[in-house]
Amino acid sequence: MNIGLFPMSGIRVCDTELLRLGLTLPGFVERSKTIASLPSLGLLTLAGMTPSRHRVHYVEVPDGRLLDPLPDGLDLAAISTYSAQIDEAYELAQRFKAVGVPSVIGGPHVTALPEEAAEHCDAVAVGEGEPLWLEVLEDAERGHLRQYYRADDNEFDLAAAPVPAFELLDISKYNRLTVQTSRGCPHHCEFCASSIVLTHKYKQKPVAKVWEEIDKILAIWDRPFIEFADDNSFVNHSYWKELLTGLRGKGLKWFAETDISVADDPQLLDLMRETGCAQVLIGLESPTETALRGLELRGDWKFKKFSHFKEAIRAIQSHGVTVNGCFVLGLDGHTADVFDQVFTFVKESGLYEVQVTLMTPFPGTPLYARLESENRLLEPRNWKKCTLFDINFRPSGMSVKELHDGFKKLAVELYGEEFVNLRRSRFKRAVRDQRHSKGVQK
Ligand code: B12
Repeated sequence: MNIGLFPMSGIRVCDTELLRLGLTLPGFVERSKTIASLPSLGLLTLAGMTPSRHRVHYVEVPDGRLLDPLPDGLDLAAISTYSAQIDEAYELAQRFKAVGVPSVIGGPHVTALPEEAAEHCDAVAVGEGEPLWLEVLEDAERGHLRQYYRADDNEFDLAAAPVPAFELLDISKYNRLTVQTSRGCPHHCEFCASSIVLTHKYKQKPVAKVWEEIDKILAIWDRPFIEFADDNSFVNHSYWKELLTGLRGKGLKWFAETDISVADDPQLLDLMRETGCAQVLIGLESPTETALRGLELRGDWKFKKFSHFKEAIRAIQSHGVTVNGCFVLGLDGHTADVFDQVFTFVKESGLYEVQVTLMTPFPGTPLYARLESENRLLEPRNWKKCTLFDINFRPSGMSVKELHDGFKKLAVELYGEEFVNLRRSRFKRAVRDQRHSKGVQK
């Protein structure tokens, strides 16, 4: 078969005021440029396990309507998307249907809402793609696609993970490639819509498999920058020590998402720096303790760690690894004071980088179910607003307007040139001082 792989790859914000602002703020622009050019690891992974008798074409779709004319000669269109672009993905599937090409769609959004997706696509992949992809291909080849393919009872063992088909990419179009070492997260935050939606447990890919993926990237790319697309990378420190020891001397630069516990392990931090870790992104979520209580469905881990946040940021950054601290605005427990509280936290903590987003009820999350039952969703099922930058719920501690205006004002303060430069120079100074105090010659 001729198989087209179509990842919906845009960056979306509905709020035009914020969009305009984003175009003029240096910090905002830089981050969106960086993340806007990531390929779809989901589809590349499926391509990596596709039997060689099929031909596979990988075509990014920044906007479904731009794919005009549709590529012809296809026997199957496989579409992958998140919530914000789901309508465009459905429209693309309908256009393929009109020209007689069957479509199969997957990803966390359709995993949460398979019946919605089945109204637009011939087949819906529910959950992780690896356990069901070969069956999809066999059925498509016979011309008998089922409406649903479910991975439910078939928890995928990452020891069997295929190596993603990075060779399908025109590498000059990307500034990072993603590699996954794990799926799931032990913390279960109420709002989380990452791979925790696809898998019930925290599971890791064997170290040797990750090395294999990285070697494949090194074979096609001489300036490799890797983003570890885990929900929470450093849950298992000894795993990472083994992984990173094998990456010494490879000339990588890399980035990962983690919880703050990585700060407790100086040996791991040294290894991270040595192997090219440029930044860790950490979900701090709130500059105040109260909003952290009950944020996780069990454990209250972040609430208990709150008093160590600033000390932990300093510990990580003193190893030369920058921290991008993420805050979710509009959590229950946040009032209109939260914007100043974030600014003060950032100033006092010495954070190098900061990411602010709005609380977002993604489909399939416990947060969505709760807000729906409390009648607090403003436009239920308006998935276009699932951007992390658009408000689609009634906050508990302020009005929608206060959240909107406060967020905008905070973005101006945080991403204005002056504060960005201050954060950078403070980080450089702190690393220099640390080196001097250790007696290391530069
Ligand atoms: C890389 C990334 C991106 C890349 C995506 C590149 C691409 N085209 O796929 C870019 C930068 C483009 C991006 C954009 C956006 N992102 Co983003 N992104 C991520 C990130 C960091 C990693 C995702 C990843 O690679 N996962 C690993 C792969 C293997 O998993 P997967 O894609 O789910 O695929 C598996 C299954 O879902 C399934 N599958 C998927 N597709 C298909 C298709 C078929 C046919 C089949 C059979 C199976 C299948 O099989 C795969 C293997 O098991 C996550 C955060 C995280 N740590 O996970 C956020 C995340 C996915 N992004 C998120 C968001 C909100 C956005 C944006 C809205 C941001 C914005 N304001 O524009 C846009 C969404 C655009 C859209 N299409 O709707 C949310 C999505 C939540 C949701 N339900 O929508 C996440 C979870 C982050 C968060 N804070 O919650 N993102």
